[in-house]
Amino acid sequence: MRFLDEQGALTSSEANESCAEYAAEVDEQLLRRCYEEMVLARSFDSSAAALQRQGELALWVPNIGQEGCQVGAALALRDQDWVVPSYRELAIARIRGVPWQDIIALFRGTSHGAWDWRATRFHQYTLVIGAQASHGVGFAWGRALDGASGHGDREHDEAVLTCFGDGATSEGAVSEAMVFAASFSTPNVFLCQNNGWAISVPSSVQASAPLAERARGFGLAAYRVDGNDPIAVYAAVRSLMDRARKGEGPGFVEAVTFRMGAHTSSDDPTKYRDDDIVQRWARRDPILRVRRRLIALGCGQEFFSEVDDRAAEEASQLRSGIRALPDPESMDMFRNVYTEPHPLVEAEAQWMREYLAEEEAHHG
Ligand SMILES: Cc1ncc(C[n+]2csc(CCOP(=O)(O)OP(=O)(O)O)c2C)c(N)n1
Repeated sequence: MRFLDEQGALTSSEANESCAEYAAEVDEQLLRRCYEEMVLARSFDSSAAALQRQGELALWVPNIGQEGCQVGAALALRDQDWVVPSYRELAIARIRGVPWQDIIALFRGTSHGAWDWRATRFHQYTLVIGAQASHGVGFAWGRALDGASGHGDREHDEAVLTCFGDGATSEGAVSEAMVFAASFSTPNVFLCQNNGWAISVPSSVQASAPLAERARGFGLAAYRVDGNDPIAVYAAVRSLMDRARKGEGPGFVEAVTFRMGAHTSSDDPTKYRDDDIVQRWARRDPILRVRRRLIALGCGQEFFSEVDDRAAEEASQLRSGIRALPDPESMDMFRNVYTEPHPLVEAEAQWMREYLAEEEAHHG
């Protein structure tokens, strides 16, 4: 399904009626917001990648190329909705209000990854591939049992968006999560960003048929959309979230996109893929196509310059702010391991206390 083609022209290929209605909600104002969020996320991403190379971050997970999927999906959420992410959802995290300091501290290794998931309704990143699919279903089911959804109230009922990649669909947890969600009609929508690669393994090895078809086999309502068309992602996610929140069953969106960068800063994609394919996908860039659409709608240079200025301002704040982020206390690593005190953790903490005291005595 696609609403915005590569030239930024409107189309409605393979769109169903319900999605077309949701797509029509994306007026010029929302499209401007979409453009701005994509540009800001890309700018943040490239600054963070550079800071990783300068030794300021232990690792970075590039997001470039996937802004269309992520911004389309995040703008489709209602305030009361929840997100259970993988580790590549930078643009969604930003839109849900996760502070940049919290995202950066995670990759700087100075926090245990804690942002306020209750306030942002954006759960912690999960690095164990596919595990968050089960977490998302358990969480949604629990909330539904607590009475937070299923009343048919679009403005208040909650639904949960769980994100993973094409590679994750080969994990048992993802299949199990879909079976459970379909059997118990939990208020879940799964967003699979099919970005072509699971590190060096192409998505053709994960699935010989479209992943959306696999989801249909589990009993989910599923759409396969152009992931570089934020309007298509918005329409698919918003319609399935509304359906799920009413108690009509879970949904699945396969957003077909491309990971333009490396898997992480530890990866070198030139070892396993040709530059031709990267160049082909560059022509389908989500930012470029929304920009073309906005120009066709009469949006002037002033708006684009303002967005660029804001991106430059944020990037400069990131560069100057990063070194001011506090280092953690050594003893922090023993906190938040278990809810209740645990004798093994306590013994290790005691060892550390003695070690630090000895160091202090020797070196002052
Ligand atoms: C259970 C598990 N197995 C393997 C890994 C190593 N690993 C990290 S990322 C990754 C590929 C994931 O690809 P995909 O799900 O397509 O997501 P993407 O990184 O492309 O967004 C693998 C195998 C892991 N983190 N967890």
